[in-house]
Amino acid sequence: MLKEIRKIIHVDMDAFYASVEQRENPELRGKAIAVGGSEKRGVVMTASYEARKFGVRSAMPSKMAFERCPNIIFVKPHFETYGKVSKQIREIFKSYTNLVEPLSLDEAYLDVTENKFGNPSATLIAKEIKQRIKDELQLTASAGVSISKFLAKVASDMQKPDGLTVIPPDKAEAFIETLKIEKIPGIGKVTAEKMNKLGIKTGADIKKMELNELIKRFGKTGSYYYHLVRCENISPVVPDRIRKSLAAENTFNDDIEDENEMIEELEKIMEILERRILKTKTSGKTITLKIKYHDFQTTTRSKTLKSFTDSKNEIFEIVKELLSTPEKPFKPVRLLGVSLSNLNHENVNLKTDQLDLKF
Ligand code: TTP
Ligand code: MG
Repeated sequence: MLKEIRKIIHVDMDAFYASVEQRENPELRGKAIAVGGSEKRGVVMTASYEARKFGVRSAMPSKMAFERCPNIIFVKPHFETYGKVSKQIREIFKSYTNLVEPLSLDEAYLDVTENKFGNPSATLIAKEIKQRIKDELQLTASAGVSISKFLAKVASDMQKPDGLTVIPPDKAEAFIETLKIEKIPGIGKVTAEKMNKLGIKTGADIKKMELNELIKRFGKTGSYYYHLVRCENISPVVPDRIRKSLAAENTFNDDIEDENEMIEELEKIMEILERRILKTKTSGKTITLKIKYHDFQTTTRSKTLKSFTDSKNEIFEIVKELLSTPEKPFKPVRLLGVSLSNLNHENVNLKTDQLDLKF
């Protein structure tokens, strides 16, 4: 049973990178565009809704996107602009409540149970937020309104683009019963297949199963599913997570094979990381290098020092060492990232610009 009903909104920008590009360049408006990649190589980061009609999707090889939609225009990403817009939408969210939990640049949860306007209707707030994003930023977002983060997120996806979907408290359980398990955040392809084999297709099918049975089949997450379908897993919207690491990373327009080029890119990434280290007055002991290959295989390599460091040079030396140990990258690389963890929290003003660090 629910102890207390919260009013949660999930907002997610529509075709985020692509919409920003169309806003910035009127010639791209109304056209099928993809951000990232080219006719020959690379991967699509996202596609405009015009391109999605042809079956173009995020993470698709751009060659395939070009085959499906020969008129598609490939646009290079402008991450700084996306970061700027992201900050602007967060400012809009924060004008309603401090309980804003960003999930990525373009989406966030808001708990508006109590809000700065004393507005009792989460639905009206969601409408207003969408309108402000349109008026102030010339972009569209989709919103979901419900009693939990999970339901609000599922709802925001239901009528994209420019959608507003409300799942009111008295409809929540019935809604989950009809929900296809593939739509449940956290259930990926593998789990979905496993569930389908067991005849579990919807929320109602999960509900029929005993807790023990679910735990036996799916481990700890079995218990999560059990409570989820009963609306019992209401996790709070957490605005100020205690940061465990500082990170910076970059996805390249074209995959990189040359080691020197990788080092050059890592140096740029180090500059961003350094800015973040200085801004938060943080130091840390563990340095991690993340490598994502063109086929999305991802590895991380770490080294932990005996004492805290905030020195860019020291970190960069270790990063270069990690790049070649235990082996040099052996296939084209699409993303490199560096993070500093095991932080010295005593020095950190945890309230300072937390959200910024997620970028
Ligand atoms: P999403 O919100 O997943 O996608 P979207 O905003 O482009 O489209 P919509 O929400 O309307 O379905 O991701 C937000 C941005 O993150 C997206 O614009 C580009 C980036 N992104 C990638 O770079 N690679 C990916 O694989 C995905 C899914 C997103
Ligand atoms: Mg989006």
